[in-house]
Amino acid sequence: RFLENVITHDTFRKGNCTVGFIDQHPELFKLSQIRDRATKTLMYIADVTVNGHPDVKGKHDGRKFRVPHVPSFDPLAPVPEGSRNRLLTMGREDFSQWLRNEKPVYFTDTTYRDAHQSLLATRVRTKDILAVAEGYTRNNPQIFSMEVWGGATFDVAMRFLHECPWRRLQLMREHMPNVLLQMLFRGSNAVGYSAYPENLIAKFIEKASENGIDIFRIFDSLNDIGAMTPSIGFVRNNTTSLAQAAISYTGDILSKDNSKYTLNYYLDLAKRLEDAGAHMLCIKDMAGLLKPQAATVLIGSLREAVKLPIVLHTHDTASVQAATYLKAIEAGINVVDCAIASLSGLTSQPNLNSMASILEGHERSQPMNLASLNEYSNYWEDVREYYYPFESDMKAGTAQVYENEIPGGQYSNLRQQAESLGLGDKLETIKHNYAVVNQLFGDIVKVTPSSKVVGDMALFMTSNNLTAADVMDESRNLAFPASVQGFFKGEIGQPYGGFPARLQKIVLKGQEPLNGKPNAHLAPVDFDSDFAAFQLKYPLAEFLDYLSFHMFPKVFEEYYQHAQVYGNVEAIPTPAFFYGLRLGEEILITLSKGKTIIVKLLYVLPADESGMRTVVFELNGYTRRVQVRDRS
Ligand code: BTN
Ligand code: 3PY
Ligand code: ZN
Repeated sequence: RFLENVITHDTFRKGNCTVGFIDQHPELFKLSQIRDRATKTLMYIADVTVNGHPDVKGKHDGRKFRVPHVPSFDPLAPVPEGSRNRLLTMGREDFSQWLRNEKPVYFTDTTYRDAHQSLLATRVRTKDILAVAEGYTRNNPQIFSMEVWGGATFDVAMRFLHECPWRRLQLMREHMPNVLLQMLFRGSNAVGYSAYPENLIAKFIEKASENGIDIFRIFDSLNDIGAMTPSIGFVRNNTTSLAQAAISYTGDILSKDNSKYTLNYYLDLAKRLEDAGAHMLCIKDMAGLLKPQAATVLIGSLREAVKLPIVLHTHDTASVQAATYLKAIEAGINVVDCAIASLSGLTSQPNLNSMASILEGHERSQPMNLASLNEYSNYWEDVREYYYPFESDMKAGTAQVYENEIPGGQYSNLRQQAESLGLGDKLETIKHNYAVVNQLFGDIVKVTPSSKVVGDMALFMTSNNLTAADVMDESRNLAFPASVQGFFKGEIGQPYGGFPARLQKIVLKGQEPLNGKPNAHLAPVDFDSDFAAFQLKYPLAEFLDYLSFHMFPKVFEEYYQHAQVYGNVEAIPTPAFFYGLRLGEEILITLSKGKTIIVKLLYVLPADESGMRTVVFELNGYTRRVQVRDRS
């Protein structure tokens, strides 16, 4: 979707210009486009080489990377039929009933979304996914669905990777036509952290479906059904995709101390979601708290309570969730979420390769191509190295998660957050305070964005050395974090059982809370006039960009500026993207189909008196110099 300039335009190059070419194509003469893509790419690499990448600054130890082996496939062979072909043939209702009654258990593969969100701070780039996506789904068409989008990936793609999330989706769809593609959708919060107007939610769902999403996994961070039903309705009525309603699991249904999140609580939610029109039901165990015996009870009872196919999602933070899956399989679960071996385990999902292996011979076994899964795991093991600065240093599973109930995705982030606040050696206190905050807040469901509120409060208490009693002491007049104030105002919804009244009064300091739906007071977007205004400000952007802008206005602005200066950086290989080039290093970059450039770093000259450095490259055999400011 990057526009060309006059010099690269086909008509111009072939000399076919007739009178009127300039009038018909004013866009080709915009100055920012005259600096061609190759130069922009060199600017990017020069900048990272001289100044480092802000995201990994100070963390690169100069290590070299192995060249990942991409497993082979025959691109000319017909694409093997998979779950998507079945959905298209059967239609949604029949498909849903077919799955419900299937004997073998199916797998949703989370590698391209939750696995790297939970292990590598969501940093995996489109390029590394696309290198294997087509081969993977051709070699493994038994996969039920690929979770590829939503959650934090939308935000991080733009904010840190300078990628267009929509283009990522379109490309993944193109590469994986046979398997269902799935996204995680935060109900009224869409792919953001707070509520959006209803018609924006509807438009987002419609466009996500058009661009490739087959399954919307819809949840609300407080299990508020009112925040989920509109999205379920939009999927049902405005798309041909499947609405998978997800209940976030917290606490422990078998614990004697638990009177809030009981079996009946979950069964009641499930029935209401079925009534709301969901095609599938998911138990979303975001912290990995569902123990094996509880899975037997919960999944067995859900099978009786509803007629929908049921999916189980978990995180292996405690390292024992394969046992939970086995019990769930024996209780009749239809689909379990797993990640490719080398991106599985700990705060990620259980291991797909091992799970498929241990089921061999089981009456509900799904025949899988284990040799192929292992080859792809080897690919990801090598690619994972590129992202080493984003690894959490968690080394083993922990049973502490049953106490603090921190979701997998947040667990791995907490250390980075703590370090950036100078609380690096207080991680244990932060985790303890997380549980304290949960009790102060009335024992709430903790998943994005409610988990972030609890995390912010735990960091706040830790950095100010506050106890629960201090927090409840009105005379201290504490300046609570913005997210905590928003939570008690009702901006992310109403928690089950209500807000603890006294703390709500202390936090709000006289302000009135909202009652009802968090987006009730948000004015609908006037798409016609508002989009026109957007295009005046961002002339190179289109409607999907406009939706990105609505989700994250400031992030979009920076993404757009970055694209103006550096062009599309998606084609740059990941090591060069994060670490620049070493002297003499040569790489290939395919800018577009058939346009590959060869880039070699020759010299980096010292800064001149104005602080600029000349970086000398060889580009396709010709010497090219670019100037960058030394900010190091
Ligand atoms: C260029 O000079 O290469 C184009 C810079 C602007 C690109 C904008 S950013 C939003 C929109 N999405 C795209 O993929 N391209 C445009
Ligand atoms: C997200 O919302 O990003 C999640 O992964 C919640 O579990
Ligand atoms: Zn998850």
